[in-house]
Amino acid sequence: MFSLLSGCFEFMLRKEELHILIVGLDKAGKTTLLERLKTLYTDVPGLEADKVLPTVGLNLAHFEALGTPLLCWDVGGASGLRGIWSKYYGECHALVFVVDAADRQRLEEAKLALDRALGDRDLYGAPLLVLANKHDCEGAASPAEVAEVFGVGKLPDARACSVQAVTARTGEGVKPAVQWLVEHIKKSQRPELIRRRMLAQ
Ligand SMILES: Nc1nc2c(ncn2[C@@H]2O[C@H](COP(=O)(O)OP(=O)(O)OP(=O)(O)O)[C@@H](O)[C@H]2O)c(=O)[nH]1
Ligand SMILES: [Mg+2]
Repeated sequence: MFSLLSGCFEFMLRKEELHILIVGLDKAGKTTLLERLKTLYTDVPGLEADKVLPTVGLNLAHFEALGTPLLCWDVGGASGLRGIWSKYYGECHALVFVVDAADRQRLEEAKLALDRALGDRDLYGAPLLVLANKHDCEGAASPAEVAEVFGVGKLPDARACSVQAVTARTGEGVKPAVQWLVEHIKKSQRPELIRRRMLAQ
Protein backbone atom coordinates (compact mmCIF):
# COMPACT_ATOMS: atom_id res chain seq x y z
CA MET A 1 0.00 0.00 0.00
CA PHE A 2 2.82 2.36 0.99
CA SER A 3 4.69 1.67 -2.26
CA LEU A 4 1.50 2.27 -4.27
CA LEU A 5 0.93 5.62 -2.53
CA SER A 6 4.56 6.69 -2.85
CA GLY A 7 4.48 5.62 -6.53
CA CYS A 8 1.39 7.83 -7.10
CA PHE A 9 3.02 10.71 -5.23
CA GLU A 10 6.21 10.38 -7.27
CA PHE A 11 4.14 10.29 -10.49
CA MET A 12 2.30 13.48 -9.48
CA LEU A 13 5.55 15.29 -8.69
CA ARG A 14 7.34 14.12 -11.83
CA LYS A 15 8.06 16.99 -14.19
CA GLU A 16 6.56 16.57 -17.61
CA GLU A 17 9.14 16.10 -20.35
CA LEU A 18 8.63 18.38 -23.34
CA HIS A 19 9.33 17.03 -26.82
CA ILE A 20 10.94 19.30 -29.40
CA LEU A 21 11.04 18.24 -33.04
CA ILE A 22 13.91 19.79 -35.01
CA VAL A 23 13.52 19.69 -38.80
CA GLY A 24 14.72 21.66 -41.82
CA LEU A 25 16.51 21.04 -45.11
CA ASP A 26 19.72 19.02 -45.25
CA LYS A 27 22.83 20.99 -44.22
CA ALA A 28 20.74 23.61 -42.38
CA GLY A 29 22.68 22.87 -39.17
CA LYS A 30 20.17 20.81 -37.13
CA THR A 31 22.66 18.27 -35.77
CA THR A 32 25.24 20.97 -35.09
CA LEU A 33 22.51 22.68 -33.05
CA LEU A 34 21.65 19.44 -31.20
CA GLU A 35 25.31 18.88 -30.30
CA ARG A 36 25.55 22.51 -29.14
CA LEU A 37 22.50 21.99 -26.91
CA LYS A 38 24.26 19.03 -25.26
CA THR A 39 27.34 21.18 -24.65
CA LEU A 40 25.30 24.06 -23.22
CA TYR A 41 22.93 22.04 -21.02
CA THR A 42 24.64 18.77 -20.01
CA ASP A 43 27.89 17.67 -18.35
CA VAL A 44 28.87 15.71 -21.46
CA PRO A 45 29.89 18.03 -24.33
CA GLY A 46 28.38 17.36 -27.75
CA LEU A 47 30.43 16.75 -30.87
CA GLU A 48 32.47 19.59 -32.32
CA ALA A 49 30.88 21.02 -35.50
CA ASP A 50 33.54 19.52 -37.80
CA LYS A 51 32.78 15.99 -36.49
CA VAL A 52 29.07 16.13 -37.35
CA LEU A 53 27.98 13.93 -40.25
CA PRO A 54 24.79 14.17 -42.36
CA THR A 55 21.90 12.49 -40.53
CA VAL A 56 20.42 9.37 -42.06
CA GLY A 57 17.80 8.70 -39.37
CA LEU A 58 17.29 10.39 -36.02
CA ASN A 59 19.49 11.92 -33.31
CA LEU A 60 18.35 12.56 -29.74
CA ALA A 61 19.30 14.86 -26.90
CA HIS A 62 17.89 14.83 -23.34
CA PHE A 63 18.58 17.73 -21.05
CA GLU A 64 16.99 20.06 -18.53
CA ALA A 65 16.52 23.77 -19.22
CA LEU A 66 14.74 26.31 -17.00
CA GLY A 67 13.83 23.46 -14.64
CA THR A 68 12.06 21.57 -17.43
CA PRO A 69 13.19 18.23 -18.90
CA LEU A 70 13.43 18.40 -22.69
CA LEU A 71 13.80 15.68 -25.29
CA CYS A 72 14.90 16.90 -28.74
CA TRP A 73 14.46 14.85 -31.89
CA ASP A 74 16.69 15.86 -34.83
CA VAL A 75 15.55 14.20 -38.05
CA GLY A 76 17.54 14.11 -41.30
CA GLY A 77 16.54 16.77 -43.83
CA ALA A 78 17.64 15.21 -47.14
CA SER A 79 14.70 15.15 -49.56
CA GLY A 80 14.29 11.35 -49.31
CA LEU A 81 14.08 11.56 -45.49
CA ARG A 82 11.54 14.37 -45.09
CA GLY A 83 8.66 11.86 -45.15
CA ILE A 84 9.87 10.63 -41.72
CA TRP A 85 9.24 14.01 -40.05
CA SER A 86 5.50 13.43 -39.82
CA LYS A 87 5.99 10.32 -37.63
CA TYR A 88 6.93 12.71 -34.80
CA TYR A 89 4.29 15.41 -35.31
CA GLY A 90 1.66 13.87 -33.04
CA GLU A 91 3.95 13.68 -30.01
CA CYS A 92 5.97 16.89 -30.28
CA HIS A 93 5.17 19.89 -28.10
CA ALA A 94 6.89 22.34 -30.47
CA LEU A 95 8.43 22.45 -33.92
CA VAL A 96 11.86 23.98 -34.53
CA PHE A 97 12.54 24.64 -38.20
CA VAL A 98 16.23 25.30 -38.84
CA VAL A 99 17.10 27.23 -41.98
CA ASP A 100 20.52 27.97 -43.45
CA ALA A 101 20.18 31.75 -43.57
CA ALA A 102 23.41 31.99 -45.56
CA ASP A 103 21.99 29.92 -48.41
CA ARG A 104 19.48 32.34 -49.91
CA GLN A 105 19.03 30.14 -52.99
CA ARG A 106 17.33 27.47 -50.86
CA LEU A 107 15.03 29.72 -48.82
CA GLU A 108 12.11 29.04 -51.15
CA GLU A 109 12.68 25.25 -50.94
CA ALA A 110 12.82 25.58 -47.14
CA LYS A 111 9.54 27.54 -47.15
CA LEU A 112 7.83 24.78 -49.16
CA ALA A 113 9.08 22.11 -46.74
CA LEU A 114 7.84 24.15 -43.77
CA ASP A 115 4.44 24.80 -45.40
CA ARG A 116 4.04 21.07 -46.01
CA ALA A 117 4.79 20.35 -42.34
CA LEU A 118 2.42 23.04 -41.04
CA GLY A 119 -0.36 21.67 -43.23
CA ASP A 120 -0.35 18.48 -41.12
CA ARG A 121 -3.20 18.40 -38.57
CA ASP A 122 -1.04 16.50 -36.09
CA LEU A 123 0.94 19.71 -35.50
CA TYR A 124 -2.17 21.63 -34.52
CA GLY A 125 -1.36 24.37 -31.97
CA ALA A 126 2.34 23.47 -31.68
CA PRO A 127 4.51 26.59 -31.25
CA LEU A 128 6.80 27.18 -34.22
CA LEU A 129 10.33 28.49 -33.81
CA VAL A 130 12.19 29.20 -37.04
CA LEU A 131 15.93 29.45 -36.45
CA ALA A 132 17.84 31.50 -39.02
CA ASN A 133 21.12 29.61 -38.53
CA LYS A 134 24.67 30.43 -39.65
CA HIS A 135 24.33 34.01 -38.49
CA ASP A 136 28.14 34.11 -38.39
CA CYS A 137 28.25 33.98 -42.22
CA GLU A 138 28.54 37.25 -44.06
CA GLY A 139 25.37 38.12 -45.95
CA ALA A 140 23.18 35.71 -43.97
CA ALA A 141 19.48 36.59 -44.17
CA SER A 142 18.17 38.36 -41.04
CA PRO A 143 15.23 36.94 -39.06
CA ALA A 144 13.03 39.66 -40.60
CA GLU A 145 14.03 38.59 -44.13
CA VAL A 146 13.39 34.91 -43.33
CA ALA A 147 10.02 35.81 -41.75
CA GLU A 148 9.11 37.71 -44.93
CA VAL A 149 10.00 34.80 -47.27
CA PHE A 150 8.29 32.25 -45.01
CA GLY A 151 5.19 34.40 -44.48
CA VAL A 152 5.49 33.93 -40.70
CA GLY A 153 2.87 36.14 -39.07
CA LYS A 154 0.46 35.40 -41.93
CA LEU A 155 0.06 31.77 -40.91
CA PRO A 156 -3.62 30.83 -40.86
CA ASP A 157 -3.87 28.91 -37.58
CA ALA A 158 -3.43 30.19 -34.05
CA ARG A 159 0.04 29.13 -33.02
CA ALA A 160 2.86 31.02 -31.36
CA CYS A 161 5.61 31.76 -33.93
CA SER A 162 9.00 33.36 -33.77
CA VAL A 163 11.98 33.71 -36.09
CA GLN A 164 15.33 34.08 -34.31
CA ALA A 165 18.95 34.26 -35.43
CA VAL A 166 21.37 31.62 -34.12
CA THR A 167 24.86 30.36 -34.80
CA ALA A 168 24.73 26.68 -33.93
CA ARG A 169 28.50 26.40 -34.33
CA THR A 170 29.20 28.79 -31.43
CA GLY A 171 25.91 28.61 -29.53
CA GLU A 172 25.09 32.30 -30.07
CA GLY A 173 21.34 32.85 -29.69
CA VAL A 174 20.67 29.26 -28.60
CA LYS A 175 19.75 29.90 -24.94
CA PRO A 176 17.18 32.64 -25.77
CA ALA A 177 15.69 30.25 -28.35
CA VAL A 178 15.31 27.50 -25.73
CA GLN A 179 13.76 29.99 -23.31
CA TRP A 180 11.21 31.04 -25.94
CA LEU A 181 10.33 27.39 -26.59
CA VAL A 182 9.81 26.43 -22.95
CA GLU A 183 7.73 29.53 -22.21
CA HIS A 184 5.52 29.22 -25.29
CA ILE A 185 4.97 25.47 -24.98
CA LYS A 186 3.77 25.99 -21.41
CA LYS A 187 1.38 28.74 -22.53
CA SER A 188 0.04 26.64 -25.42
CA GLN A 189 -2.71 24.00 -25.48
CA ARG A 190 -0.17 21.48 -26.71
CA PRO A 191 0.77 19.73 -23.39
CA GLU A 192 -2.93 19.15 -22.60
CA LEU A 193 -3.64 17.97 -26.15
CA ILE A 194 -0.77 15.44 -26.08
CA ARG A 195 -1.75 14.22 -22.58
CA ARG A 196 -5.30 13.58 -23.82
CA ARG A 197 -4.03 11.81 -26.95
CA MET A 198 -1.83 9.52 -24.84
CA LEU A 199 -4.70 8.67 -22.45
CA ALA A 200 -6.93 7.83 -25.44
CA GLN A 201 -4.40 5.29 -26.78
N1 LIG B 1 29.21 28.77 -40.52
C1 LIG B 1 28.37 27.95 -39.91
N2 LIG B 1 28.27 26.68 -40.35
C2 LIG B 1 27.39 25.89 -39.70
C3 LIG B 1 26.61 26.31 -38.60
N3 LIG B 1 25.83 25.30 -38.20
C4 LIG B 1 26.12 24.26 -38.99
N4 LIG B 1 27.06 24.59 -39.90
C5 LIG B 1 27.67 23.72 -40.92
O1 LIG B 1 26.65 23.31 -41.83
C6 LIG B 1 26.92 21.98 -42.29
C7 LIG B 1 25.72 21.11 -42.07
O2 LIG B 1 25.48 20.95 -40.67
P1 LIG B 1 24.62 19.76 -40.06
O3 LIG B 1 24.43 20.04 -38.62
O4 LIG B 1 25.16 18.44 -40.44
O5 LIG B 1 23.24 19.98 -40.87
P2 LIG B 1 21.89 19.14 -40.75
O6 LIG B 1 20.78 20.12 -40.83
O7 LIG B 1 21.91 18.26 -39.53
O8 LIG B 1 21.90 18.28 -42.08
P3 LIG B 1 21.21 16.84 -42.36
O9 LIG B 1 21.61 15.93 -41.26
O10 LIG B 1 21.75 16.42 -43.68
O11 LIG B 1 19.74 17.07 -42.40
C8 LIG B 1 28.17 21.51 -41.52
O12 LIG B 1 29.31 21.73 -42.34
C9 LIG B 1 28.20 22.44 -40.32
O13 LIG B 1 29.52 22.63 -39.77
C10 LIG B 1 26.76 27.68 -38.16
O14 LIG B 1 26.14 28.16 -37.22
N5 LIG B 1 27.65 28.44 -38.86
MG1 LIG C 1 21.84 16.22 -39.28
